[in-house]
Amino acid sequence: ALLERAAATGLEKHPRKLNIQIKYGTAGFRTIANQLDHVIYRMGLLAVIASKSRKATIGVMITASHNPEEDNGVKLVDCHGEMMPAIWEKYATQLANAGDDEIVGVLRNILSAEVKNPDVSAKVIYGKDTRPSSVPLAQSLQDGIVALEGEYHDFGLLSTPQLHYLVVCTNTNGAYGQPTEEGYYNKLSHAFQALSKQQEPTPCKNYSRRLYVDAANGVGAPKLRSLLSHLGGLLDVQVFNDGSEGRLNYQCGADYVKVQQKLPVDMKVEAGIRCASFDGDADRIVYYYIDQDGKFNLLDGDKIATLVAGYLQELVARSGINLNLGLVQTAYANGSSTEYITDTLKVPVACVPTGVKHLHHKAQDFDIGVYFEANGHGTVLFSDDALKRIADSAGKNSSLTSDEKQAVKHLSTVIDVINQTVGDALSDMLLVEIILRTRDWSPSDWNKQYIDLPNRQLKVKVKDRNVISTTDAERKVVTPDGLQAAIDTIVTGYTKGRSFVRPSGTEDVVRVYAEADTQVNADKLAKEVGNKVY
Ligand code: 16G
Ligand code: ZN
Repeated sequence: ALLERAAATGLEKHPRKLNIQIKYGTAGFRTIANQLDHVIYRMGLLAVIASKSRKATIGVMITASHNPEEDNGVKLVDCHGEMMPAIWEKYATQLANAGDDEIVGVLRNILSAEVKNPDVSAKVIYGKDTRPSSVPLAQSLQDGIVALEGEYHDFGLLSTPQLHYLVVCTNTNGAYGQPTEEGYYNKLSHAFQALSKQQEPTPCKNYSRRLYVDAANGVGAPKLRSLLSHLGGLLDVQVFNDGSEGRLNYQCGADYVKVQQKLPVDMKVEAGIRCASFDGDADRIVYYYIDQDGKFNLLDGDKIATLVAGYLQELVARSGINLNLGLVQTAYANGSSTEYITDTLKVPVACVPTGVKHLHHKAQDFDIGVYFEANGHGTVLFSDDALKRIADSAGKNSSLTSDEKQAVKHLSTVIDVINQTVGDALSDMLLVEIILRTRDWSPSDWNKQYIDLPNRQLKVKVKDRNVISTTDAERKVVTPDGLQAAIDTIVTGYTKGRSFVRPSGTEDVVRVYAEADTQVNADKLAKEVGNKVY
């Protein structure tokens, strides 16, 4: 009778008004906000079932990340902080698209497939970004949770990575950190302050505490302020685009800066100042600066990944602990970054398809797995075994040389600066800052470690983007017949040419990526390849 009542509440308060099909993709459901009410009510129902299935707390985040303000979205976070497995994406899609009179049947199927004991209690925690539509949608979510008699905790405004952190803390009884927003700031900031003390360098000549942050007019702005208030002045941050209504992600934010390769609006920047942009839910970050010639220089996810991998690699080597470190990228990684990682850092690189879950999964193959998408989403994973061996080594202090001791200390402290549950703009920012400070690097010192190949991304509108299928981590087209051969032929005509196409998982377009020796050639290559796609 509970299921029938939940369906009746849905029909009465959150009916499915339009017969539009929607799909749970790599980033959950994402579309224009006014089509999401019934979807989010039903995700409340599904979250309760997921919680019963896992016998653990499930998270739900209401956000559309870097999409325009009028969009919104919803994503479930599984009990260990990761994305839901593919079968749950299917359940979510079925449930969202069911007619109001079909809900009971769908719910019953999911329950019978996934839940042994439907009477166990359920708990769902959730958060939302700053979109005006997130307020009523959070209420719809709550209605759904309550309809199936789940317990809930509303954390209010959160960044996406904060919610992931809270899910993990809740399900590990605080072993990962206190399951509160304050606990999040405490964990990160204590580690950052400790590391700063340990690494107290001779006064910095090139690194400056001064940092400009473009918060995309999103949730990153208030959350950054809270974090800064815990840092004891170690960073001198000026926040831009810090929350005007109607301007979320508008000509600003990590996605805009990465794709357009230019400064966000409303940011006055002097040459040499280190700048960073978050996206709308603060799970991505890219850095950049204007050089003495007035040229814009992007330090994207690839540059962050190589900075982080190089630093950790060095600490591991100095610590004397035998840990394998690897880096995970996607096909969007700049060819120069892959070459630099392989030839200079001598760190093994893996390439996987686009989407956080693929990167996260692959990174678990290493003792220390660094993963980053070029767009600025990434983090570092330490295996349980690696954590144990680092802790053991820190414990048997006396048998180590003083340099080993110091490296072990840094290594065990830096772990707590990192939000291992998912890519996190705030945590990644602290990590980058501590490394730059340790190295005493200006942004141009960082940038010159390797020179990016000029590149271009294009979108092509097609009738049906799903006729294009790919293999080899999206680097090769399988269908339609002949397309890959055509791309191969075009690419041969370019020095340092590389290009691939893939259907987008979040927009109704095919994406084209190209890089080559000059910007003119990269643009031309992208265009030529784009012309083959229709
Ligand atoms: C989603 C993915 C992101 C990926 C992007 C690619 C998650 C949580 N997010 O936002 O990792 O870079 O899609 O979008 O997996 P595209 O398929 O439209 O190129
Ligand atoms: Zn995001």
